[in-house]
Amino acid sequence: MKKYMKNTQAKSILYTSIRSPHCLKAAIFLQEKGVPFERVEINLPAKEQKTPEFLAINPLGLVPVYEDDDGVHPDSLFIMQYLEEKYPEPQLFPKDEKQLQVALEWIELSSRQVRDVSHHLYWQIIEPPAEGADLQRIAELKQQGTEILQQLDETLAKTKWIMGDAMSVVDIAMIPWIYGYQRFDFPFETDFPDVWDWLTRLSKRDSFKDNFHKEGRPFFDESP
Ligand SMILES: N[C@@H](CCC(=O)N[C@@H](CS)C(=O)NCC(=O)O)C(=O)O
Repeated sequence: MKKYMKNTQAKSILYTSIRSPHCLKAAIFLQEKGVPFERVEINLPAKEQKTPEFLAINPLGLVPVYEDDDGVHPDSLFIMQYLEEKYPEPQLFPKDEKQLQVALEWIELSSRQVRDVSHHLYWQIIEPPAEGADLQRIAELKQQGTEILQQLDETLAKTKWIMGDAMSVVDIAMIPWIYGYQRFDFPFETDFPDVWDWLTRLSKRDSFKDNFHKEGRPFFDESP
């Protein structure tokens, strides 16, 4: 066992929110690295992230933030890159430059298109506007989501994990959003069977189960 795993006296705090997929990524990554950490829940609906106390930690007023004896580290991607350098094992970022570029592009996709579909469908279907849901907008978003799932399914038909034989940061970056797509009735089992297999495998890992909170995300009760 690595020395850092035994050093439970070291500061290791994740400022997190049960509602935040970005926070879930950072928490899964920490756990997959075997780094013990303490969770400090920031209540986003209560705007705790905008209090002077939290703004002193992250002036942008966003979670996640990771704090250890070496300082304060905001932003999920930067947190994961920082942890990869500090705790190289197990390797979760590709070492090869070209592969790293591909991984960063997947992560970019997850934080933008994949996230946007989830975000906008949430505010149309789960908490629709007072004037009623925009059915045309929902159809467009579902089409975009379908294209993302097709791309992912083609990739996962060839390899067990998105980047190849081993689980990587890309799987961790993608799972919070794709898991959330279950709320919007995409036909995973019939149309995207390799995504379904990947999603089921990932969501059964302790790193997911220990950090995912159903109560923070409505409509998740039927999920695996
Ligand atoms: N690029 C940042 C984005 C973080 C982010 O958008 N966090 C959201 C929660 S998922 C947040 O803190 N929202 C609070 C707010 O906007 O006031 C990351 O990857 O960590």
